[in-house]
Amino acid sequence: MKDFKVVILLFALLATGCIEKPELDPLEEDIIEGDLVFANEFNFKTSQEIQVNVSDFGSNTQVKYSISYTFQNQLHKVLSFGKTSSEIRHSLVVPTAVSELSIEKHTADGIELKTVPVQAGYASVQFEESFSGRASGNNLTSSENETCQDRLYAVNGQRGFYSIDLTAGEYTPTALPDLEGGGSIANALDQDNGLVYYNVGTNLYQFDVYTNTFSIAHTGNPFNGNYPRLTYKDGYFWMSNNNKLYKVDAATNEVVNSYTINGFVNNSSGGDLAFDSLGDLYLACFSGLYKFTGFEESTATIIRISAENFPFQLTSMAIDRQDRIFVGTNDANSNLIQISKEDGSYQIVRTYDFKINDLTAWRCDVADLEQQDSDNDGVIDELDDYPNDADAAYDVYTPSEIGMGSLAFEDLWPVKGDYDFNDLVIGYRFVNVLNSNNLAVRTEIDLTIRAMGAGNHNGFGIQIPIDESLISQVSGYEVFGEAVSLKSNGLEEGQSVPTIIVFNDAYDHMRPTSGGFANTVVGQPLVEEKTFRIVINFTGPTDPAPLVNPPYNPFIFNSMDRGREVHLSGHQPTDLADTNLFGTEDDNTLPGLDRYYQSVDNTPWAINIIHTFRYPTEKSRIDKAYNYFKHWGESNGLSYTDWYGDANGYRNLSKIYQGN
Ligand SMILES: [Ca+2]
Ligand SMILES: [Ca+2]
Ligand SMILES: [Ca+2]
Ligand SMILES: [Ca+2]
Repeated sequence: MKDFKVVILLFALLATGCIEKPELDPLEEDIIEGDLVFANEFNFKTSQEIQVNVSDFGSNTQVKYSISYTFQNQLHKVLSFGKTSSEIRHSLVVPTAVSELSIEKHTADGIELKTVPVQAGYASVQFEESFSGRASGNNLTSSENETCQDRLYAVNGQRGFYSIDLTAGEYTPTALPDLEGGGSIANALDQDNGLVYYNVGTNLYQFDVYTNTFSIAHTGNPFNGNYPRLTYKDGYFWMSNNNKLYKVDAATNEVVNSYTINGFVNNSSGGDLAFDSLGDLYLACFSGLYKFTGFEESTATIIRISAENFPFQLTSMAIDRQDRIFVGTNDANSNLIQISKEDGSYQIVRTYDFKINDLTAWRCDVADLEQQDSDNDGVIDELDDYPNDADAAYDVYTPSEIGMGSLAFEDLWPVKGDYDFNDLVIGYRFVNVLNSNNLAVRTEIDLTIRAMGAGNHNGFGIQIPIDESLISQVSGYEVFGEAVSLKSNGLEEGQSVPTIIVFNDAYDHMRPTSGGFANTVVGQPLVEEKTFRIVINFTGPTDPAPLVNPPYNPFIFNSMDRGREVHLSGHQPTDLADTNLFGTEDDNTLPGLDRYYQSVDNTPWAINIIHTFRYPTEKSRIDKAYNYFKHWGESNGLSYTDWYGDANGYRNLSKIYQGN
């Protein structure tokens, strides 16, 4: 209510101080009854739970399925799980706006991808026995080592030379000897002979991966200038720069054919070439990902696969044994990015502390991989997300491997407040780790305090919807003072539902440098975000079904008054909440009707967005910052399901905090 007076005062100042009406809107007023009215049954959910049914009557049991969705032009990987029977059900949570899933069947032979529609909370997919993995005709030889590791070779203009492990999902680099002769922006691999080629000026060098020795393969560049794009296949180098492509005999270094490339959408600079397992040639450059569709006498035609230019400059590309496309970016600290061959959607999988100017992929022989199970948990290394941990095999992410969800709170409950939904903003990613039997062994929760746009001191907790006897230990919380009491297992005392208090005062972790707010007022210095990793260890492998719908029951509470809790609309208070506050001020909680933390107008005090949320600036109402929030709510969530996205006309940028 204090804020309201400030608003009136400012408004009066603006009105008297300006002759004309100001261009910018004045600060919003608090919402009052009747401002925003939503139907009682509307729950403000931005996500949906989907049950996926996988049928696979093939005889191969070394199978991993993984499920992804594409949203806002980004590929989001959600989960993977093993083939424990011919028909498997697994549930996951995705944005309401998502209407199809990509389901991949991974075997040692490769990946089969199917895209299936989501209908009424279900998605079904059937895999046929006939799939035989990667196309034949690839002359892959096994390495001389017994255990082969799929890897990328990276080079840069500073003579850096690296091998990047593709097997464990960590993309760990190993430094190799500095490039002899100088730095290079182009490399290629002749795997049959174990030779990594790279170009320095007019010389083409080779590195023998078995003897770790360098030598010069050819001394005369067959055409003038550098060739930033280089790849090798079946005795030929393919070299390219801008709209020129050359096929060069690797033995004689003579140009066999040259082509003019037609089909660049705009920029044709930078980039790289790579063949996939089917023999199709791809080209990455500053204007996106392309595929060659035809070769004539002296011209080659490409079509762009990515929907648009990427927000980074691609300088390197490699396609691995599983036909995954990896690219590196033109930065001092290059990003390694995986790009979908289907639609160009992408995810950053690793950022290095070195530059990558070119990449090429070493593709192991399938026969070398099929038997390796380093931790003996029954899942071969190739398919094991944790190849050296027998208790863990797969990950289930919410919202996704790369995505962060958002919880945004109003903290004046039971008073409605100013509705800027930034009084506390928490980013989250939940990871349920499964073992080889698809049972949960632990839950890891990455949390970030992104903003604290409030004078109140607030704590944050989460109730976990399983029996406490299944939890052995919780770690990662940072609770100071005596406002809350915790048991030795890390859970809060006096709760019938396991309750984790992550922190009991956001001010302990995120101190505003000026004013009372952190990261909500434009022009004030950014306050570093505080991150937590909560780990919930289970007493033994447990059914993951109750855990499929994070963030479960998150809430804030007043640091000085533990009983004053604020939960998501329709979510129950904990045992420590002060129920005397229900029904006071603007609150219309009616426990008998299972109605909690809703006003008479059914406005909530907290929202969960299964995506990064660009929250409103201080005292800007959410319905003024997001032009379709109201339409979404009034349609009971049927229209503008992606109201929080950045589609044209969705956002009123002057009212949205963009500093972090
Ligand atoms: Ca294993
Ligand atoms: Ca394992
Ligand atoms: Ca507020
Ligand atoms: Ca605020």
